[in-house]
Amino acid sequence: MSKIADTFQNISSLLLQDLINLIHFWDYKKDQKTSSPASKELIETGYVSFADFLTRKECEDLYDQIIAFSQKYKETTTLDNGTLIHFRGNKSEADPDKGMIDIYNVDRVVGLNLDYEKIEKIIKPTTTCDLYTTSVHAYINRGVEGTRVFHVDNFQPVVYKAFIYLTDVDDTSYGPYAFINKTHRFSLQVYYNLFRNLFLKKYRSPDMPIYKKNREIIGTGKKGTIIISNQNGIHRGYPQEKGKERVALVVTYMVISKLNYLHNTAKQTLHEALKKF
Ligand SMILES: O=C(O)CCC(=O)C(=O)O
Repeated sequence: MSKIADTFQNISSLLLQDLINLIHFWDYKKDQKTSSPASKELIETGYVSFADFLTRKECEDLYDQIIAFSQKYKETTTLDNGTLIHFRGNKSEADPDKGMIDIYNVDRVVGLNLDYEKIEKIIKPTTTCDLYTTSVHAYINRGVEGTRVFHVDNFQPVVYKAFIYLTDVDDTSYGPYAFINKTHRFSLQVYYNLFRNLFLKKYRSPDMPIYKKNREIIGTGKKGTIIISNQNGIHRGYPQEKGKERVALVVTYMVISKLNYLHNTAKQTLHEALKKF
């Protein structure tokens, strides 16, 4: 698709999602009892994190299993059970995230005993729309210096990701997740980048190189820390320094309003993502 068509589709998608966001603006106020401080922070900021979602021992066991599994593969491979071991950025030197291993459907090969209910208790009260868990990934970053620039994952529907660190991410050299506060809805920064990228060859439509630096939240944390983030907001994984490692589990959720089905492209995405329900 041409960049103009892509931009047009993204802007129309974003306008519709912002309309849906407006309609659902006060959702989290409806049931004050279930709107915990974490849910409120998530809806207002687009980001929330806390330590000790997993114990250090749980993290170390999972880390060992995931690394041992990943070491069986040297190139991108899809298994019969649907697990995909994706060696990112191997198509060309210019591709971002070169060196990162993304294991999609990692829960089919590693025994995960996550407290999904605890995550959903934070996300659910932010909306009255339907919430679906779509996939569980493991991200293995070892000295990935060329991570993707700030970007948004999509324009609609709302997607949340829960990042659970299995290794200590003490400072920026370890490649923490980073998020720009309050860019997950009604954000002029997102509209501005979308429009500006149209004229700049080096950026893809959803890249967001212009953002307010003073609104940046850098998600450092010890192993066991969870970060829940609205992926319609501007975010990235920081570039790592050589020799630094970060392993994280990533659980993906979709929040869907009936209005999302009005948009043709979103409709196709939703049908694909929801096939298993
Ligand atoms: O690796 C990270 O911290 C963020 C990756 C990212 O941008 C994403 O999963 O959408």
